[in-house]
Amino acid sequence: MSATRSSLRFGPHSSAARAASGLAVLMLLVGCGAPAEESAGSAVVADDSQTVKTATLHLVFEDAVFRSPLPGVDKTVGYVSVRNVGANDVVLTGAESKSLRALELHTMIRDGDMMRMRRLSEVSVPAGESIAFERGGKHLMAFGVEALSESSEVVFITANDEHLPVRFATVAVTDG
Ligand SMILES: [Cu+2]
Repeated sequence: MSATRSSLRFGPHSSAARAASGLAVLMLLVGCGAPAEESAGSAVVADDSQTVKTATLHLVFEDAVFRSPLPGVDKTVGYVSVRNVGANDVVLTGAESKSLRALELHTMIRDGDMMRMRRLSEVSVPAGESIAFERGGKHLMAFGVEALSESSEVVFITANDEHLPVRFATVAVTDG
């Protein structure tokens, strides 16, 4: 019953709705078969915000999810928001995962009445700002998804060749 309410309440198009529906799925899974205890809730929250700090950068990754691949489809999309809380601009130049054959940074561009995907060679996250890989915009394109599990590690690579590990949950997403 709560699942029905959630899917009605969240529209399909905004990134907030996308993130919220992903979170709702996680919370449903965690809550399944157990009373809604505080410990279950905070586990989800902790997984949802991941700080990566090196000598030169300080990023916070939130709501990192892959969409569960559709049956028979060997690719899927990933979403995450990236907040740069450090003093330096950060340029992401790629990503990889042992659970995937390949990962690319993509964006959506309008082409007449069509939206098409285009690969990006880099995504900048200026100091003090946030960018989002989200539905309808920039996203991660994942190829070769047979080994994708409920929790997969993605390593983002920066222009300074730093490698930033981020856990991604795989969640079911409906098109609504
Ligand atoms: Cu794409």
